[in-house]
Amino acid sequence: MVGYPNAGKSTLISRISAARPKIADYPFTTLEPNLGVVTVGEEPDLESFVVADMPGLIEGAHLGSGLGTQFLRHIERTRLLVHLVDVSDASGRPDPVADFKVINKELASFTSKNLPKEFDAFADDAEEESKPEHPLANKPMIVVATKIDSANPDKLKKLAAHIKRKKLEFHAISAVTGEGIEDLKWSLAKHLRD
Ligand SMILES: Nc1nc2c(ncn2[C@@H]2O[C@H](COP(=O)(O)OP(=O)(O)OP(=O)(O)O)[C@@H](O)[C@H]2O)c(=O)[nH]1
Ligand SMILES: [Mg+2]
Repeated sequence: MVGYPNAGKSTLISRISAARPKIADYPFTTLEPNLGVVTVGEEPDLESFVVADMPGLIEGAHLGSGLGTQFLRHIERTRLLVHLVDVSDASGRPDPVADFKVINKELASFTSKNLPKEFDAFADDAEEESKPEHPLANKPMIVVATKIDSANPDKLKKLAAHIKRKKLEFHAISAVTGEGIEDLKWSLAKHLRD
């Protein structure tokens, strides 16, 4: 799960898994990725997968702004990006489509080459060899509008239309009312199955 600080990533992981990360009304609450196991369905058809709640990204993150690139490798290892976009006015930013684009640009700019030299020691040789140029730019992504209990309707509409044009899957959720969360869980399971 990626997105701006305060988008609701930690809140979502706490709703769909047993993970209980710190949640707060200020940016950069999450300093390190939190992992949670999500299960859907029942035996014998029970499926489970791991979700990772990432620290928030901001413009310039790939150059070291905000919390920078220290958690890049965790994002690289995932199979699916879930991009959370706040459509309430709590974000303090006027345009959720602009937010979406800023984060995508950061993801596309993230390559291991941006990592400081000392990270080389952690690199696994085999992994290095098979690494594509822009490991994050081509990862499948689904988009989740958050805080729809207090959505700004114009923001929600604008984001939904943009994501539709981009032919990406779109969800809208509220961690307060629970709306959309069960659907999203099943959808994540389906993506990972496929
Ligand atoms: N109204 C409303 N508030 C929400 C919702 N989800 C999260 N919040 C609030 O938004 C704030 C930020 O939530 P977090 O889950 O900590 O956000 P985050 O994306 O993990 O933030 P960072 O760790 O800083 O990247 C908290 O005050 C939450 O209570 C929601 O669905 N509705
Ligand atoms: Mg968080």
